[in-house]
Amino acid sequence: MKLPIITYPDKVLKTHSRPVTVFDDELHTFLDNMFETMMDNNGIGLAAIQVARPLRVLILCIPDEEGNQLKENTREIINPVIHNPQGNTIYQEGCLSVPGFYEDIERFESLVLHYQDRHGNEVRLEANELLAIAIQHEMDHLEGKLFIERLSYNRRKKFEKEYKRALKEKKQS
Ligand code: Y12
Ligand code: CO
Repeated sequence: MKLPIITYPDKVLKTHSRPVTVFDDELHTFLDNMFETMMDNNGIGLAAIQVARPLRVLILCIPDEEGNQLKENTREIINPVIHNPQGNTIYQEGCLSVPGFYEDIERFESLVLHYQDRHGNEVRLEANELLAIAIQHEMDHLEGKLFIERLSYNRRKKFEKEYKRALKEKKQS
C-alpha cells in the first residue's frame, strides 16, 4: 500500500523519532509499504517520519552502476547508530518531503553503521559514496532535521522564497 508523503513546511517533519522495540508483522507490513511508497515516487531513500510514523526506521535503495534500483539492493535500517565518520564530501541532495528542490550539502565521506534489520538482528555496514550520504540524510530525518537546515543563511533565504512561490503556483493551477 502506498502511503501519503508529508512535505515541508509540515511540522510533523520536526518530530524526534523513537526506537523500534517490537519486530513483528505490523513492522514488516510498514516496511513493505515504505518501499512501495519510495519507489512510486522515484526516491532512493525514505524515513518513517516522512510517512507520519515517528519510528527510527529508514529504507534505502541506491541505484546500481546502470542506474537500476533493484529490490535486492534495498536496505531496511532500524535503530541506526553512526560510528567512525571520516572525511568530507559534497553532493547535490533532494528529498521527497521537499519536492523540486536540490542543493549541495556537505556530509561525512564514509562511516560505519550499526543497525537492526526487520527481525531485530544486529548488522554492521561500512558505507561510502552515495550510500554514506543517503544514510546521513535519512538519519537527519530521525532527529526532525531536513537537509535545507544545513544550508547557509543566504541559501536558506533563497530556498524559502523559491519554495513559497512554487507552492503558490501549485495552488493556483
Ligand atoms: C542524495 C540524494 C538523495 C538523498 C535522500 C533521498 N532522497 C530522495 O530519494 C529524493 C527523491 C526525489 C524524487 C523526486 O521526484 C522525481 O525525480 C520524479 C523529486 O522531484 C520532485 O518531487 C519534483 C525530488 C526528490 C540523499 C542523498
Ligand atoms: Co529526505
